[in-house]
Amino acid sequence: MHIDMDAFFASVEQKRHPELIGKPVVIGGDGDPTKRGVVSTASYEARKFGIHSAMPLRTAYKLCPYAVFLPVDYDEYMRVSKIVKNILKGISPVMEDVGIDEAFLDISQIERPSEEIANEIKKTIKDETGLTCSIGIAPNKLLAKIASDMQKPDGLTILTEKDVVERIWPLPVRKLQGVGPKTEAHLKGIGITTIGELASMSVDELIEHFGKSFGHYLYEASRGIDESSLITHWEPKSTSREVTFQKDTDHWQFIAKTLAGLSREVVDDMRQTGYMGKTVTVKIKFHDFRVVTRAKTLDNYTVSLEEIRKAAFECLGRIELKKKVRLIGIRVGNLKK
Ligand code: TTP
Ligand code: MG
Repeated sequence: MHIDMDAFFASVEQKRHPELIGKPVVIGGDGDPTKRGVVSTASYEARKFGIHSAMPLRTAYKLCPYAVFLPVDYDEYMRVSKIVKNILKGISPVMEDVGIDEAFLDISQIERPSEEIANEIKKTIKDETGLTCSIGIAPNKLLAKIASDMQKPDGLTILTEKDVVERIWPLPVRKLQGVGPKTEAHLKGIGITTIGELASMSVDELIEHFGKSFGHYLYEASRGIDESSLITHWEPKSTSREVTFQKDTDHWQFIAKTLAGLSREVVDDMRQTGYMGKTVTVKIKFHDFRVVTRAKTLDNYTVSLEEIRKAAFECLGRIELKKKVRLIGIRVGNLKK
């Protein structure tokens, strides 16, 4: 089963501000659509105007100036997310936490009709949070995720292997997990736009275009085959923070101060989750969107703010700041519990 909350951030806001129900609501940045920032999500009412995730807030404002623009309140969304995840874990302990508003749940060991389990989950989530979700049920993760997206919002879609030809093959290739804009463009270049067309390619052709591992994956995925199991626990490989400046800047002190602040935030993250790291990377995006990164690997694992900040500044010192800076970020990788 794959469970995905409907218009998550926007729905949480509409729940706690009932006067926003039925209105176009856009969540993103600090909620000021005249400033820089992107849309995190939009309510279904706002989506009718063409507003969608990752779109610049200013564009969203042009499309619908009357929409209500709100800042991202991550703490509140995390709080609601935890309630949802706890409900799911109460149904089956085998849960893969995928993101703030989605999860996979293995219900193969529960001796009840899956539709009944899904309806119980929907009702409990509604009772405890006031929100709706969409659920997909299928023999594997790949199909369950596609299914949950088929009848949003408040949907329940059950797919079996027999449905692949009729219901999966007509869909665009982008609906397959792992197919992003680059693969989509590549496929379009060779005349492939639907999953069915993808399934008409031989495994050798796919490997020729996409390499052995991804080629193989696409061959199986286009046929609805997926043997992957749920990842119920995973270790982070790195932790990072970045920020886009309100205005491009070449003010060195301001850039340095921002980096020091970001260093403190990643170190706080690492302390909270109990990790030490060894490799510090600093990323700068210039006003022309050119990105430069510099990394330093330390001799020892550390979670010392002083050491991490020092490494970050060493990296910064190795970047030539001749142009104005749009964004700065820090990542600590090579993590160990
Ligand atoms: P999604 O599940 O992709 O979107 P959604 O829940 O808003 O809408 P849908 O009904 O189509 O599922 O993402 C969950 C949340 O993650 C979303 O509410 C906001 C956040 N998010 C971003 O911050 N940036 C993004 O680009 C996307 C896609 C999501
Ligand atoms: Mg969602």
